[in-house]
Amino acid sequence: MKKKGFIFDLDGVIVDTAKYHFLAWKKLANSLEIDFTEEENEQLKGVSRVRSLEKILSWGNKTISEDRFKELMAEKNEDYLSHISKMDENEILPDVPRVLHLLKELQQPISLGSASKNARTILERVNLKSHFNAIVDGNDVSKAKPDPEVFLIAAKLLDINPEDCIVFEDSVAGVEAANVANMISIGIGSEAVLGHAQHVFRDFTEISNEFIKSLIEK
Ligand code: B16
Ligand code: MG
Repeated sequence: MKKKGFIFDLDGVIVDTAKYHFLAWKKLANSLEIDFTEEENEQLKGVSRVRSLEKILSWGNKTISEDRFKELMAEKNEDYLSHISKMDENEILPDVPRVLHLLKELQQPISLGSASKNARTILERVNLKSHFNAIVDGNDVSKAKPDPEVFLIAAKLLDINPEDCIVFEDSVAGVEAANVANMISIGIGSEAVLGHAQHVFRDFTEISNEFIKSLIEK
């Protein structure tokens, strides 16, 4: 059987941590008297922590010192980690384990490709770390999605050509990054948001074993 590189985004693909990012960003924004809605949270998906805070401050028309910026970043992360520390296997999104097990059975290399600096902690919490042959996260990259750096490093670590890699992504920027990297992009979410992906599925329950096998044979 052929070998393809399967690259998974984390937040929104393997687990739904967007709800915890929302709680932590909302608390922080509100403490600065800035409104923060679910719609705004949507725009932060796949976006780095630094860029997220920059966006929130600009929505609230606030300028702050560099030191205060660093303090707020640390505050937000501490709050986020307090939610993460309570996570367990029950938070893995439906049918993700089925697809990971199938890929293992078919001897396909698997990598994580996430913008999060907390990715390793989260994978440990939900007990999935051992499923990955490589992990590339926010600590390993200098350029954020939509730059393809995170996925190109993953391909290199898996020793698979980018055009033989398949990326599962829930964010607009992430799908764009996969496309720029010349990889097959699979959007997890709504067609309306992720129409630029080569394939879009609402979630993994819609992805059949036959579809995965067809990707390998292509
Ligand atoms: P952290 P992904 C991204 O993860 C999230 O979607 C995004 O909302 C978050 O701001 C970013 O990670 C950074 O996360 O603060 O934990 O470093 O979707 O690329 O797995
Ligand atoms: Mg994501």
